[in-house]
Amino acid sequence: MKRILVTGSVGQIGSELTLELRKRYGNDNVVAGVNRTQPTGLLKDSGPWELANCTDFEQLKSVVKKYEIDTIYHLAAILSGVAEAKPDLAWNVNINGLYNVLEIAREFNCKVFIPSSIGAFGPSTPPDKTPQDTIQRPTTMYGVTKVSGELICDYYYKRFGVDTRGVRYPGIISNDTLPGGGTTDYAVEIYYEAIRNKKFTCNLKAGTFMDMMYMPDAINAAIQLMEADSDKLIHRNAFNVTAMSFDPEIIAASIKKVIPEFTMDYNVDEVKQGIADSWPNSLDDSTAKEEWGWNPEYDLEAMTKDMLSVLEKKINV
Ligand code: AKB
Repeated sequence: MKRILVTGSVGQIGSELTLELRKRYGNDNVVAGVNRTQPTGLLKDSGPWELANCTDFEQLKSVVKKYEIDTIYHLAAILSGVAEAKPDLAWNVNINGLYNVLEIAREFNCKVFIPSSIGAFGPSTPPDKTPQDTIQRPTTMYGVTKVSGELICDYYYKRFGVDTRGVRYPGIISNDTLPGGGTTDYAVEIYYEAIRNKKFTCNLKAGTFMDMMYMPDAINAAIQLMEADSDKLIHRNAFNVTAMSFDPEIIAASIKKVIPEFTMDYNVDEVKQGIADSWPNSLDDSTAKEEWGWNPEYDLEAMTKDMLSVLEKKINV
């Protein structure tokens, strides 16, 4: 039987992933792990929650012990924008926190899902159709922690047999919990502003292409990879996954098709622009397709339609 802990369960991906895992495996079998912010609403009411700060080894271990956890989805992480502003915090959470999770997984024989990111690539990586196995020399603190995370997860698998698995997430677009401090956040904010004000000021330049994905696909990717037959996995940490690649002009054009009066201008954030410029334009995710059947459902048009109709109801209620 699965007994699951989700760290970072109040975050953008964690909050929706926890609810989906509860649907699939039973409410009582999925513990929402939080750092400080208590869960609210359905997340709080539908199942157990516990303080499980990944940088606090004893606290995390006591939760794993108490609930006899056998699977950890380790979503707690500092995103790229915040990591550049607070590199010490990023190191502590993304590296020391992950190390604690892996050590506890080793002791309690847990399977672990760890998200990596397109941020694990850098300016010397081939930027178009970036292959699964290629140069990874990121120039951001976030990227440094993500590459190190991929390596240490592979190490724990090979050296200690800990079943670690991960994907390199692109920007994730969702209509529930907002992202916190990423470089791809503009692609979420643009939808909110389109509904609220019919205009948006973009903090990245036109022509800045990055991979993106709608939340339902991001959640499926995590669960599908964790359910995949271990014998079929040649890679583990971490698989390229993507659903679409666009720049600000392209996402704005897709919104304009639904809201013709929508307009966009630019006020570039140099730090975020520098991060985005160091990341790939588009990933090749054929290895994920081959090894565990990855197949995203939403393209840009389908996502825009759904985002705008959900936000319309949410914001205008
Ligand atoms: C970020 O922008 O930091 C994240 C990511 C792509 O990992 N959304």
